[in-house]
Amino acid sequence: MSYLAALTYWVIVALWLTVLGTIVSFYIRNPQTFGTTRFLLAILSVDAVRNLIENLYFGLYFGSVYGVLPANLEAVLGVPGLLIVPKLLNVLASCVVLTLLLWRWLPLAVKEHGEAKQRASDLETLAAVDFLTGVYTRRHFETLARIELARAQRYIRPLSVLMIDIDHFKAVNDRFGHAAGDRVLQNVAAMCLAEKRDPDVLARIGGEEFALMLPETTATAAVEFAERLRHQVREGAPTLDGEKISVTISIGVAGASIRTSGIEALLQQADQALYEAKRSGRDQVARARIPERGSVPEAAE
Ligand code: GH3
Ligand code: MG
Ligand code: MG
Repeated sequence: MSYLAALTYWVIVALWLTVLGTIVSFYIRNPQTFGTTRFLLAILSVDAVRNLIENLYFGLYFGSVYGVLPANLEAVLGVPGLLIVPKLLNVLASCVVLTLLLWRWLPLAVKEHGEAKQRASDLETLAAVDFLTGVYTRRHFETLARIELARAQRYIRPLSVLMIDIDHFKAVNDRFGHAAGDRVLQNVAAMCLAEKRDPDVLARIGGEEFALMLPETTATAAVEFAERLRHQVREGAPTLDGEKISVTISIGVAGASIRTSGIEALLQQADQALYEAKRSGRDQVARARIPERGSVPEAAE
């Protein structure tokens, strides 16, 4: 029994040595240990060292008390003044550990959490916003449009979609260069943003193709809006080195109905109308030809 009691401390010493050894080897193998983890490991190391010293002390002391180790050790380590040292060390180390945890690690962890959240939100924005024009991406547009279509169908409200394509854009690139082409794209996006109402959603869904969703707008009103936009773009062509870059757009318009099977179907209708506008000579607005049965009456606007 006495052997077992003396042995207990050495088992604890071995355990803490393992902990310390693991931490040290972790540090050596991963010198670039990240953020708060590094700090937490340092705190754990302080505590491991404290445990090692304390248990080593009592391992020697009780080993000698139970006759496992030389008896003179008991005489040295058993002095009441010395016996209290490991306990004082215990308290001191706990204070250091607690202070480090509360004053350094906790604020660091909170800060890191905030930064990680910001990074995640930045990534989300990156996926939702087109870097060149600042308008939404196709993916985000479809998400928003899906919700809006469901709402329009649920409450039998009008909803229209415009598919906008810049005419002969390749020629703009070829003649003025890619950078000028980019400027034209930004210019068209800016004009769409300026013309649209707040709840309307604009996205760049292809190279030189934009989609605009108009909630609470019948196809007839959407065609009127599209005509206005078309004129605006033609009049507001940007200039490069004093020369006006002629820009026109073709627009396909489609109105949703309660039978519209999904946002993809609505976009496809608008796309077909756009194709018609292109076929009719470009710089045109065309409306999707066959309004489906069950479409929202114009009077509903
Ligand atoms: P259409 O009137 O039939 O629409 O003819 P288009 O020339 O506008 O259409 P086409 O599909 O032939 O060419 C589109 C061009 O858009 C080709 C591509 O190089 C260009 N493009 C796509 N993305 C970008 C971009 O981010 N910046 C620039 N500058 N050009 C782009
Ligand atoms: Mg085009
Ligand atoms: Mg195109």
